Amino acid sequence: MPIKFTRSDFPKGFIFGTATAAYQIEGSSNGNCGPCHWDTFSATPKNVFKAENGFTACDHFHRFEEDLDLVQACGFDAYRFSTSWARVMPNGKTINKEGLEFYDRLVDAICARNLRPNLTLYHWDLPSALADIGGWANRETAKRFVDHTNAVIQCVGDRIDTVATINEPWCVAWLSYFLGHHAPGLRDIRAAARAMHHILLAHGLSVDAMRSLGTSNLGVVLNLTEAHPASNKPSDVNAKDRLDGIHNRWFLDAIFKGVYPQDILNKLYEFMPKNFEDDMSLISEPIDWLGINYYTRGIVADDPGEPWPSLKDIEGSMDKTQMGWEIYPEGLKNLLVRVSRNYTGNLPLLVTENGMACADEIQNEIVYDPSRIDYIFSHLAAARAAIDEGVNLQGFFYWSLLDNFEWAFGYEKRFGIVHVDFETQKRTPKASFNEWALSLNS
Ligand code: IFM
Repeated sequence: MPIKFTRSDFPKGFIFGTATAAYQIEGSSNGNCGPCHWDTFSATPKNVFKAENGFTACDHFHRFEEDLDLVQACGFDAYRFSTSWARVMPNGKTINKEGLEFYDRLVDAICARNLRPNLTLYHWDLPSALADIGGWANRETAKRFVDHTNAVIQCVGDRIDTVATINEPWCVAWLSYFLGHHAPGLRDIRAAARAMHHILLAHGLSVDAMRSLGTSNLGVVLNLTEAHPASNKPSDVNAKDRLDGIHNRWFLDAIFKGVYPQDILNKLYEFMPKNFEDDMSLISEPIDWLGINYYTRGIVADDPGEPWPSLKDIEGSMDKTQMGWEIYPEGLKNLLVRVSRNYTGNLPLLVTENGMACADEIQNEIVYDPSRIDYIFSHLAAARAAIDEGVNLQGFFYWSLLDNFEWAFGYEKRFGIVHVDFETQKRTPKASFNEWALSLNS
């Protein structure tokens, strides 16, 4: 059993928060939200578990006050949420007044509870109109992201604590355009290479736009993994480097060094957009903080029978979450130390997501989730160990407040510290919620 951590074990001012994302909780059928590429992806057979979608989700659109009461009651300092591009601009162009008014009310409600609003501008709800022009494979989408940025920031920017441009660019690009697991479900190396660049361009353009509006505390959220080779064989060690290059270095090198890692670029070069080099200074404009989402490590073997990147995922030997992800807290510490030493120096880091899916069930009005509690404390210990090694880690956000729409896995995988009955929308705080409350209030 991991040691329990409390607020006082962390430096003064350390921010504890919990995170959510628009499409996963709001209910996209509410408030004149436009269609997004996740609606079509879910409507296509076999893409999403039980063909579920985000139309109703947790109905947070109507229940946000109740949900924020829970965040406050738990003792968190901050609330991380995202704005849906399809809600703000249903056709990718024209502003939906009702959409912006919702975020205006939401941010007021966050502030009214003395919570710090941590905004993410893009957590994957791309308007269908932009999916129709090729989505992130098209440079135009990156340019249009500036319109979304401006609309949101002009509405709520005066009350926001921190802004992230993009959540998990690897998922937006590689997972969605190369591996085909997320919308739009493509498996196309040319589209993927373009998306890998355009999503970073969108980040740079958005930072630039926000600086012109005078907004401060700007960052981006990367989902990083600690890459491990399946064996000591040189071929597996090289495979590990390829995983690391695509998953981690592509984004870290671009944002903090203004270049793409040569080993990966060599393979993607022929598919990259023309003159991509000209965008690198914009992509690497200094930011004010970096968010890291961490869930598990990645173990790979070389798979010579497959085309580049010729990777085969190998199952690790540690316990797994409901997602089948290996529980490996040490990876969080190692990543934080590596990122801080090799890329960010003293720039503030935040763990913007960390959490565990469990097959939770309500019994006598109680959800008992001891493995999630262990997961939380072991990752808090890893975060604390990174601070001890000199990492300027300033906050930790649990993913997620509520059970929600877990993308291709539908509603089956439950990450929340609050159980949601998707039939009745009843919220029931789990044992892990109570444990967080104890830690944060002592
Ligand atoms: O639910 C997702 C979230 O949208 C992005 N980061 C990972 C979470 C768990 O899979």
